[in-house]
Amino acid sequence: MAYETIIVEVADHVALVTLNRPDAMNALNDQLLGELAHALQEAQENDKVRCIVITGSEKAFAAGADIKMMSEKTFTEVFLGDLFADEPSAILRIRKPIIAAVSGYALGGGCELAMMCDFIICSDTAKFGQPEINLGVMAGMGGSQRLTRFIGKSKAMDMNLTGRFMDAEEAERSGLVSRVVPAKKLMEEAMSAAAKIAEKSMITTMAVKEAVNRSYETTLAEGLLFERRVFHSLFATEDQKEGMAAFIEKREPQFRDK
Ligand code: CO8
Repeated sequence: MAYETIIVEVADHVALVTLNRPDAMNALNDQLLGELAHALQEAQENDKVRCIVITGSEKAFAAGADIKMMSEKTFTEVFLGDLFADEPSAILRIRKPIIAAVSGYALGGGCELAMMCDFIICSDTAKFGQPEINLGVMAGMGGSQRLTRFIGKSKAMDMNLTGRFMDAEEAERSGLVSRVVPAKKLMEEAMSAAAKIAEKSMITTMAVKEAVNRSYETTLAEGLLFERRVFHSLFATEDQKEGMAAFIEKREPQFRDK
């Protein structure tokens, strides 16, 4: 499929997806969201891809859902059409690890998209926010739910009620992002994290992703049981034997996803 609103590059086992609507600060319209879902599914099915990075431009990861696309919609249209119901499931279905590399604005749906990735690395210029309240609406794809779990109630309320932006330093302090780097180093850092992940056994990376995400969906006792059972099941893999043997023999492991 030829894409018009994203750019997809696959190299060294990493699929890099760049959101590309420069005239609209990468605002998320139907076409972009459709192309993104398609590209992620392709990456999931491509045996060469072992990790995915989603990024935007230096100015904007994404400034939210496309306001021009939504402004004239009626309640009946968005309710009966269940606006923004399918896009999250398309992203959340991806089992390979996804890193969000955020520079500039990650607002509204842009912040929510970044939060749907497995972790966020951002540049020191990043600004996160849920400013939907300024438009007479509210977050619709995780800004009142995921953000609250990630940074706590007080800060999530503050962001959603005032619509203020959070800078990179506060985002790291609050646990929204895992690393902050100078803007010029963002892609190097994100691609090197992806390359590190790509070296591991994909059975293990997928298991880790599932287990960590499970912690948001279940009780601690159930989550710990799920974790332990998955841990046990990894002893059925050749990669577990290889990983432990390599440690004992003081060499690098050669994982084969078996
Ligand atoms: N939608 C459509 N167009 C946008 C958007 C957007 N979200 N953001 C920016 N643009 C466009 C502007 O209209 C402008 O276009 P034009 O040149 O044709 O007028 C161009 O991008 C450049 O923007 P600005 O001139 O405003 O640039 P500034 O540097 O002055 O400001 C900001 C940058 C601060 C990012 C500013 O553009 C802004 O505040 N944007 C809107 C942010 C926002 O309110 N986001 C929330 C949107 S609602 C939402 O996300 C709901 C989520 C629900 C689920 C989402 C599922 C995907």
